[in-house]
Amino acid sequence: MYQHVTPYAGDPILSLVETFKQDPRPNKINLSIGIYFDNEGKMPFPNSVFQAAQRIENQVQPYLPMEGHAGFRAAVAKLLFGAESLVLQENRVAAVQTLGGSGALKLGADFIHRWFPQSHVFVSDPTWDNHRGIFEGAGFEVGSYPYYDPATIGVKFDAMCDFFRSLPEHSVVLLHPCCHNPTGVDLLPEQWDTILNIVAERQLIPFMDIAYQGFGDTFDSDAYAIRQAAKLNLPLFVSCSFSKNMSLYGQRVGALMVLAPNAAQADLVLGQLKFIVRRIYSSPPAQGVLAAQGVLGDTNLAAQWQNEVYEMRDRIRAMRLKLYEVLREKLPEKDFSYFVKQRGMFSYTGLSVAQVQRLRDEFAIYVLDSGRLCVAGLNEGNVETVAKALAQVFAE
Ligand code: PLP
Ligand code: TYF
Repeated sequence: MYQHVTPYAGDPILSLVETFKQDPRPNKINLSIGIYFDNEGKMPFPNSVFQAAQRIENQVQPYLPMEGHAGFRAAVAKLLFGAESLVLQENRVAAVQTLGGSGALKLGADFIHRWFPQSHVFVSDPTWDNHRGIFEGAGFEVGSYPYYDPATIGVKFDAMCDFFRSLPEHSVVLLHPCCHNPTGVDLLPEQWDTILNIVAERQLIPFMDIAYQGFGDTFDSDAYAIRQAAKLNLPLFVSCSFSKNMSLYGQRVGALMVLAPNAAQADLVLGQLKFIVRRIYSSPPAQGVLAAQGVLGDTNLAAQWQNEVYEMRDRIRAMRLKLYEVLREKLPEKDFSYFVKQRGMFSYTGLSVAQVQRLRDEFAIYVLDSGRLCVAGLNEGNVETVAKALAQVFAE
């Protein structure tokens, strides 16, 4: 019956986590998957989210509407666009609760493929693997635009601009507003201004995927690109995730926002998004979103939550600094300052596949083959070990 079904190779990140679990070495360290661990190596619930989650335990949850929880949708729109945002006052944003950030990407991809079938999608080189997967799965041809420059450990900004200028209208460009995954290398505000002006001139469709709001700098400054795109009235799509900044990974809490030229068109878009949802899963899950909304809808808890995310951000920064200090001491001839300059959960280390393999074989330290290291997996107890192992591997 199923002889013709081809085997699935598995996802590189999720497969590596399985390999890690099976590694019998007691001193093994997992720096592969994008999960935030605290200084004790545990996955913490922010206290604000824990409090909100406790309030809704053991209640029967009726179906949510196709578009999700109304209060949550409005609160997320404010978090992304800003409380005073003109586009929100003008009801120009179609907002849908989604199954995490992945669900938002898929919903947006399906919508664009239905209504702009000629469009191609362009993702940064490199990007989160599943960006390509989700858009190809929705029927798109996916290309990539120049982004990361290994020579400078920065952005190939001129090449990126030239590439955007060469794109046909309605091309979709997938952008990371903050904490670029996997490189940790972000655009500066003035670079965003330049890019978004090109996006406007060329009539491109910017799709901004924000999974780490609050981990880069502040909640407001991490949303700079989104708010600037709104000011320019671009046909903006935003996918966002609360997996990391609320530790709601398995609850699948996210949202898709689509900015339209006027309220009537935002309504049309919302209608078609609901139609897509109805035909895939009908309505989103309730438990996680009620916890998220319990936080976002309560002024005190929301403020507490933002401070808790800043504590996570600062802990990651402290681990970056520690890595940098040890490496600088061990290998003074090399410049490791990129470890402290990169933002968010990840560091693109520049390790080769062979070096990554050596880290795994010899030191039981797991990073991705691309050299992406999850800094949020480091703590006071393991950072020195990791830094010394890195120094040995880099010394070759
Ligand atoms: N987008 C980016 C850039 C991510 O890093 C991730 C998760 O790692 C996602 C989207 C997916 O988010 P979620 O886990 O909420 O589906
Ligand atoms: O570490 C990463 O980049 C992600 C994490 O359903 C992830 O791939 C894992 C599972 C999932 C979504 C994201």
